[in-house]
Amino acid sequence: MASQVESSPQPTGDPLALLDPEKASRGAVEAGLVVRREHPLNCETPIPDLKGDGVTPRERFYVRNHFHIPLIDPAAYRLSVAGHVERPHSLSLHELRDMPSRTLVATLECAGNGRTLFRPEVPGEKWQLGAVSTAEWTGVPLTDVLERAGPHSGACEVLFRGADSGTVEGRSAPIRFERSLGLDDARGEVLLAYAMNGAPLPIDHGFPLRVVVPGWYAVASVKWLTEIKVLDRPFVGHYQADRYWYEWERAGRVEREPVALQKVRALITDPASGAERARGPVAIRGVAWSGAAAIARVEVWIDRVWREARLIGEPKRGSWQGWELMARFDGPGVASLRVRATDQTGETQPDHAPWNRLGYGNNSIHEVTFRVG
Ligand SMILES: Nc1nc2c(c(=O)[nH]1)N[C@H]1C(S)=C(S)[C@@H](COP(=O)(O)O)O[C@H]1N2
Ligand SMILES: [Mo]
Repeated sequence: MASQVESSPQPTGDPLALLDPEKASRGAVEAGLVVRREHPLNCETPIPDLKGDGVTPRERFYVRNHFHIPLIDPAAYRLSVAGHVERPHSLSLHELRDMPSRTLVATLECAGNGRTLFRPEVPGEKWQLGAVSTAEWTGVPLTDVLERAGPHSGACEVLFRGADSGTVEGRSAPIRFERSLGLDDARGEVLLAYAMNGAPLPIDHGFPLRVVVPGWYAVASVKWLTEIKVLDRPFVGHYQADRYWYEWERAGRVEREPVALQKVRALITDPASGAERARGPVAIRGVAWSGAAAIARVEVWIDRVWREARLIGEPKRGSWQGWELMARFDGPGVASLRVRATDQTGETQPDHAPWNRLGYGNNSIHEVTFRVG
């Protein structure tokens, strides 16, 4: 019915209710997540659960929410696709599932991961190093949905609007969680995902539909997606314009750059910081990733030398990779390890990532000390 296709669809997907916050945080604690904040729920994955040889189980996947978690009725749900397009329309969950699907493995990392390690301290969620996880996502390529809508010439960005809302500093009225991508980036490998690790998306990870932008800091991966709007001018909403910018002071001047790709980074997951190991051979393991390219090399600093670790599995952009190194420790005493990843563009990690006002992108070299008995 042409008339239906041509009329601009009403915003849909208003949440029926909010997930009971007490219940949500109890569930997270029971699942073994490290709760940093209960309302809204924000929790980290324990470092030993970051495993490079597979996906993170859904109940151990870190959770980052700016507002309370909306409950959406899947039967009433529609994704509206509108704005600067030839054919505004909306899609039910059924219609989305009937479209050709894609499955990919992608690592999501919060731009604030490692924020608490900046000195001096910066405001924001108190993340240590567990605001990163990896899942297998299944859904519809965003390009197919954009293609159906037909962006007008002059379109420059694609806006994603979540069903969650609340009030934020500096804006008088409540806002939705919204983020945009440039049209070229939106035409990349972006997924509208309805499944995570082979099961429907969990409520706290965006049920029934979320964006997944591989390689980008996860703020781009909007959860509880209800609207896609093609724009003919840059979006200036709160989470686009007021937050998620690096702000460095250099030579007395403030330099700004928007948060985009995940910076190259490696973490040591085993031994855990403070663990004990018998003297002799010790397996050192961890994960490494970079938004720009696959990992080329991981090196571990032991006894004042960088030694190259073995990468596990095929290198690929967008998802982390496991690595491993066997080393001897003839203690007793305290051993300290550092790890440094380099990606295929040649980017590597700094000893200390540059301090920035809102504490993003802290990819400083990870150091772990453990006891050798
Ligand atoms: N609708 C909505 N989408 C969102 C957010 C949010 O608060 N609301 N947080 C973003 C941020 S900052 C991160 S790091 C990721 C976290 O995804 P996860 O909770 O599935 O780990 O979701 C992103 N998408
Ligand atoms: Mo985030």
